[in-house]
Amino acid sequence: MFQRIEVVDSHTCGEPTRVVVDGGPDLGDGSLQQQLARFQQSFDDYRKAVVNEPRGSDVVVGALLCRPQDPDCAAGVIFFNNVGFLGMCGHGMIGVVATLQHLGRIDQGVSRIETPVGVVTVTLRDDQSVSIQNVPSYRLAKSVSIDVDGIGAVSGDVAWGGNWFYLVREPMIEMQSTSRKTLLQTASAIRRAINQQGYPDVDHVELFGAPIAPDSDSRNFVLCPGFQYDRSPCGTGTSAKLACLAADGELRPGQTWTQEGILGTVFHGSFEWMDESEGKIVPTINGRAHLVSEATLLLDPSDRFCWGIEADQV
Ligand code: PYC
Repeated sequence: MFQRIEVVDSHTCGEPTRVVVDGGPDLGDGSLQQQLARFQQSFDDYRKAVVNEPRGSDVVVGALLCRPQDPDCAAGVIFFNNVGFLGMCGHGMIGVVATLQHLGRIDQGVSRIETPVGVVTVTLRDDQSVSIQNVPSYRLAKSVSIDVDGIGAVSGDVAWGGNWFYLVREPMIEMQSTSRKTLLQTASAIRRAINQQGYPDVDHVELFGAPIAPDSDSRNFVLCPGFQYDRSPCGTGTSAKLACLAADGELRPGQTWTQEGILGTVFHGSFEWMDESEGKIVPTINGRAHLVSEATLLLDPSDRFCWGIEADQV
């Protein structure tokens, strides 16, 4: 009577990832963009059933393993959350690597994994840390000024790190004394303003403040789609940050940037130029995930909430 979906849950620096390892929708063959389009058009109920309440929560990022088009890739993966789909997800990719190792599908060393926005090269080390060489990242626009309701003048950069980000330069935020609720509301107001100002695709906003640990370079708060914030320092957000630092000449190729997140956990990032004249970099992000559960989700067709509860209905 139940439909069953097998998942492995992990967290990366505090941010959860739920990988669907069996029982998910079969998206067929073709490119990851084509498979993503099928997921969006025909199987959106699965997205809600896996990550939304009552089985998940607004903060969970889901990852569906699928067939890669490139036979050299160990897997394909599509990331999703409480309101839709993500191009790439850095913390999620680290969780996927830990899960694939747990399933015996990859070994330590280098593997390639396909996403809808490109191939990511991952390295699993014997201390269980994972480096992800992310998709090419770049800054699209520098110092875009916006006027934000209730806040005033804000300036920031628009950059791609596998998702679209607005990275706030001014004002810097005092993170420790500001409540999460205020940070969420501030970042959401900024997102509305930058979307209205000609950047409708920006769905993540990164606020920055002084780090707490003496060996970190910066602390961030990252607003994600679905009125949620990243508990980790955000892999795609750190990639976008590296692209801005590279473009401003504030970080050299190979130099390490330690990005602290809102829980005090860190990602170490660095970059190599892909095309310096175009400001395109190849970022590498290093972190680790911990597995927390293996579970079977049960879908009971007689349950009113069998396919999850819409995020905006909770
Ligand atoms: O780590 O890239 C990331 C990410 C995106 C949204 C949540 N985490």
